[in-house]
Amino acid sequence: MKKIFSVLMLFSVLLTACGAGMSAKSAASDVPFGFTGAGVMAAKTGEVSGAFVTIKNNSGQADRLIGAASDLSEMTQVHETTMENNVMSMREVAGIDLPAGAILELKHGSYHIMLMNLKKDLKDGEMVTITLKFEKAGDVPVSMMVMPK
Ligand SMILES: [Cu+2]
Repeated sequence: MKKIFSVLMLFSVLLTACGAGMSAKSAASDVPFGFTGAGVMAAKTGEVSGAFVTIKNNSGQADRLIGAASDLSEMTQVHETTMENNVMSMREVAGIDLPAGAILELKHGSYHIMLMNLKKDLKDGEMVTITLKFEKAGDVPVSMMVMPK
């Protein structure tokens, strides 16, 4: 009886060590980016919507956000909002540098993801996926909740 008990103890120690090793690995290399505050504005079919998220580069190397894609709209672009002579306008950007450890905030009045000509209604509370395209990490899908306008 005593022997069985010690074998079980060893087994559970091994399992714990294994689990800790796996989670440490996924934090370091399998999840190169942290995404927080992800959200898309509610809008109707044919309209325009904006998506916002804060991206932290945890990959340990410099990367670059070079675009976005989604099935939700005819066109999906990374935009920058600018003010010139008191006129607010936006334009597509070729890329945004993300040095190792950097935090990039896509937000109102700044960089954002633009969904043009929506193929479906985006309803408040619904979960959708938008793919962010990185120069080194490639395509990274991000879950976002649709938020009221
Ligand atoms: Cu825009």
